[in-house]
Amino acid sequence: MQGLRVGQSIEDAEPLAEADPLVLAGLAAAAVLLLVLAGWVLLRLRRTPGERFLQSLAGLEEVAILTHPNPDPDAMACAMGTARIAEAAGVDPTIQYAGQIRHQENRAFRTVLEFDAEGIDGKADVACDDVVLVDHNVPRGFPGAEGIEPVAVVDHHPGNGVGTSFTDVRPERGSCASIVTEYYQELGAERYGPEEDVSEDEDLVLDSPLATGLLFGLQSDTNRLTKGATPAEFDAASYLFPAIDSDSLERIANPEVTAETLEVKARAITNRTVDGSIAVSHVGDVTDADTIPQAADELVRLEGVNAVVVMGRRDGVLHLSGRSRDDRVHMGEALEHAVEDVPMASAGGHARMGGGQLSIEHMEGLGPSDGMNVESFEQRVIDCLRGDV
Ligand SMILES: [Mn+2]
Repeated sequence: MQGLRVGQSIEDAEPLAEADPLVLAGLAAAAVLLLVLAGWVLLRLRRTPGERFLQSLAGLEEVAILTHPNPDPDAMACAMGTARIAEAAGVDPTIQYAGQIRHQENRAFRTVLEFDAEGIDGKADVACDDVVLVDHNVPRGFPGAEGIEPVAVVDHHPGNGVGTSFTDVRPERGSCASIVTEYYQELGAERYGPEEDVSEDEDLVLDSPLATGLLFGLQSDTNRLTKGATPAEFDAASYLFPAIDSDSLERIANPEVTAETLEVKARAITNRTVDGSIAVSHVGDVTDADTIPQAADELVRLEGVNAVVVMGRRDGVLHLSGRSRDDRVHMGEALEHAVEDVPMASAGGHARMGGGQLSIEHMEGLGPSDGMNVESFEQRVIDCLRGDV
């Protein structure tokens, strides 16, 4: 059977041999072209995300690297890592952020690792047209953000944001820093320990401040590798390890705390109203609103308590911060529900973490609502957490 088929095909091929040699040459050329094209496609597919990221930046003159508003260590570390990849691609980077760097760990990160970034108030402040987003995938947090079309997006949050030439969004990851760390591995970066002199000739360098920042970023997004971490975070940590400066790491992880932070935590404990496994606490006036979520983090650790909301006043605004360890309490939805009748109020968040802000004047009756005092609002928050309303 086999032999017969071969014989037949030779016979069938004979008329071809008599065909115009020009046509044959054309066919051969087309075949070669197709092969080259297929090879190119394969090669392109085989390029690592890190290589594609660098390629997507190459050719740009400058780039604005935006973190999400109020950047955390993961966002700051990714911005640092991205800036250096941009430089390796011959691009001039500027790191920018909306909001503030307030939390003591974030401030310590900025100081100890010399995180160099500019604050922005609106779209006009963005350094240039070409924007890279790190640790978020849709521009937000400043007026005009919706008008920005990023060239590249590197993130681990769910969402539909894309970059015009590069998108790497991996919601399964516990941190964005593990993604950026992989780029360094893929691009064959040279690692330097804290005591080593960095050579000027390397294309891409992973030095000690960057490695320390990336490690702290992935630790802080995964609650020190105890929550939401994937094998990629452990792999990244092990790759970063030789370049880590443990003194810097310790200074960032255990920064000095302001007296107010401790006082607000103390007031949150003292003023708490406990209802079953729910605690609500009003800490009064604060000068730093960032102390409120820290007090909530502390209060939720109290034995027997699974869901907490801490509130405090600053400049006529009541700030709310909630934490839940109870699967029955969706904190973001409960807070949203609690403020729904207050004009101009905003609240929301995830199942385990939420926050909100409301104008005290509006809560007390300014605008179309009936108004309520702080005590009845506290009770309303408790009712919403219990699912009674
Ligand atoms: Mn993150």
